[in-house]
Amino acid sequence: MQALITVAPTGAEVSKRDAPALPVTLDELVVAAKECEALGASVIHIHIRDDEARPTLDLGRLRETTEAVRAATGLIVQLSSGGAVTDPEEHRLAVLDAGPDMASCTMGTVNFGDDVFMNRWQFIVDLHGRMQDKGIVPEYEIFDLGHLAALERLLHKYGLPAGGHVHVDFVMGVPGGMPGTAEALIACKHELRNLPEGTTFSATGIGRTTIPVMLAALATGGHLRVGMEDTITYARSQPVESNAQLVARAASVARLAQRPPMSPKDARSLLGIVRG
Ligand code: KMH
Ligand code: ZN
Repeated sequence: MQALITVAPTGAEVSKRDAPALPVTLDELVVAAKECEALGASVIHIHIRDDEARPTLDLGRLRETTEAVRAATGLIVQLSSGGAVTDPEEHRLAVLDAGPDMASCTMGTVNFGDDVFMNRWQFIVDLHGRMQDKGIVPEYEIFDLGHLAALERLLHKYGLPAGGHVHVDFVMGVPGGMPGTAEALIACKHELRNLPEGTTFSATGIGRTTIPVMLAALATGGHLRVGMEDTITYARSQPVESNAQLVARAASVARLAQRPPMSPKDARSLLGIVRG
């Protein structure tokens, strides 16, 4: 089975000062997207920044970004509906109006370092329903084991997502969420038995948990997410040079595991992407 590689190049938390290679302008993002596609990424999880490199959910910029990445690459465009911990719910819902192929949908509230990443049940229900109406495929973000129980409840009460396929992403090693360990990943994978047949998963480990989570995901039939949203250290005392460096490593480890990177076309079919 091939490995789907998602790149999360920017995020909302890392600053350009701490990581000068972080893509924060549209031009930088498009360059990163093209490089990462050439190396084996098939999905891009996008957060954008304003002119001062601060996180923003400005709808005009999100539309422009979606169009620019589509024009320059064949990547599946997944916009973050999580934004930054300070973003209000109505702005997070409005992300869907930028017309992405996919959007993230976090399945519960979680402590997030010194902050709280708030995801009320009714907000999740609204996000899921709007994505169904608009034909946008969700990636359900799982920061803790209980989020999988919430997803089971959501699908049971409100039905399958657009496209009919369920794909989740285990975001591991966030201070306040589940640990980034092989044991935690296997516990999550075990809970997928309660979700629809054929549910797929990716995993990403924050910071130093990147490599153990990558290895555990490949060994258990999962897919990969990597990028500077999740880690800015390539190895001890070695800053990440670019998102391409992280995708190249993921693709090479995936090949070693006999799980070569999946093309965007095959990823579209796997994920049930409804658009073009
Ligand atoms: N930036 C985090 C608060 C998502 O993109 O949906 C939320 C996050 C998840 O990154
Ligand atoms: Zn994100």
